[in-house]
Amino acid sequence: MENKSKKVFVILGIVAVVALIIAMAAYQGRKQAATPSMANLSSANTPMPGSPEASSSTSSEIVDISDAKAQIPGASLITKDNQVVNSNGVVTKTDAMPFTRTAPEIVSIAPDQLPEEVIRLEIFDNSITPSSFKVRASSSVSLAVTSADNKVHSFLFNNAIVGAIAMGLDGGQTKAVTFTAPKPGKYYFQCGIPGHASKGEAGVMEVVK
Ligand SMILES: [Cu+2]
Repeated sequence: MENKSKKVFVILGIVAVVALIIAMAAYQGRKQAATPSMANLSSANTPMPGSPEASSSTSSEIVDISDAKAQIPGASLITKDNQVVNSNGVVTKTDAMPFTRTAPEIVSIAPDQLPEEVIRLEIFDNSITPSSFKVRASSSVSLAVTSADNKVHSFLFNNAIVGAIAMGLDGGQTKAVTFTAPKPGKYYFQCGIPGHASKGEAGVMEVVK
């Protein structure tokens, strides 16, 4: 009996991971499909009401970024009002689809370029170290994740509220992101490579008031 239910959990886990990979591929595909349509920009200047262009431009807030600064070189900027914005002035949303224009920028970076205030996580063969960290709700958080064992890993949260914070890591690679911490709660993260989370590549971000 026990073995059977273990098997069911393993199968459910694999199905979840495969679904996630398909979803990520779909987002990537959509992004690539959107890029060549730069040629359509002239006709998109006057979007039809209700068209995707019209709804996306009204749903993303754009602010002045002249006083905004990057905590991580190349990543999203932080304004004086403590908003995390992209270089196009769009206010980022952690619940955006990964790699879309409202998603916080994720950059590949050399660890020695990271400033002190960045929270650093390292993924090893069977752990993510540290396995937990604490941040304040609505604060601007900079997070860097390193593949510390020279193997391919990924990093993602099991919660759509922070679904935009998702990255794939080559062996030895470090990626970093600046984002606005969500409402208080526990947000579990893990490596999305099949079999890795169950070996211990998982942890939790605790958001406090
Ligand atoms: Cu992994």
